[in-house]
Amino acid sequence: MLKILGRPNSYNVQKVLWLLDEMAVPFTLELYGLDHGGNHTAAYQKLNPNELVPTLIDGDFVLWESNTILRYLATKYGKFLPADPQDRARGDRWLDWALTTLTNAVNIPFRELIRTAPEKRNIAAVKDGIAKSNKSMAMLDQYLGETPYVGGADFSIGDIPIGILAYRFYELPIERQNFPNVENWYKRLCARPFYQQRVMVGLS
Ligand SMILES: N[C@@H](CCC(=O)N[C@@H](CS)C(=O)NCC(=O)O)C(=O)O
Repeated sequence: MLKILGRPNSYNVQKVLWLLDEMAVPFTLELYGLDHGGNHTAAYQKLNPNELVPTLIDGDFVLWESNTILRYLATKYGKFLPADPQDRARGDRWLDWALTTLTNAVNIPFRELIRTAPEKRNIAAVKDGIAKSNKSMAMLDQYLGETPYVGGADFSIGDIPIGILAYRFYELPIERQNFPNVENWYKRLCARPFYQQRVMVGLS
């Protein structure tokens, strides 16, 4: 059976748990990271030299980098990958964009407001992160005016990282502009039982 090493409140781990649930693929989760520890040991480092979560173990095959894990699982099980090459590339683009752009924007206010004690918060960084989050969401909003999901008509792995960051964006106590297309797409995600179970679990 597939094994995931990680913790359920990690954005990068949630991506993988949510996809596995959507695909109805059985797996076991072994707790690693932050309070659970275990990821800075020599044994873990052998599996994942970054000492980060998640790590996937599929028999003898070990894989790290959460977006790569999403692509591997979607390819292996033949699900949640758009059939049309252009749709697939469009969806793929938002996986990369999440890494290069939206994660850095949303996770700054998340880190400061949720994981940092009030007296230690970097308020300038929070403001900058909020401005960058709104700017990024405006970009996504424009695109989602043209398509129901980022990879075309159907939900696909491209929606997963940005879907989790959207939950953080809408749950954080921050100023948000109106993004009607993002909101409609977000509502559709919120109706998915496994999004509710893996992502809509509060911020911690
Ligand atoms: N690019 C990596 C980033 C992984 C990462 O930053 N994971 C965080 C959790 S979201 C982590 O391991 N933090 C340290 C910890 O949990 O101990 C990926 O996408 O898998």
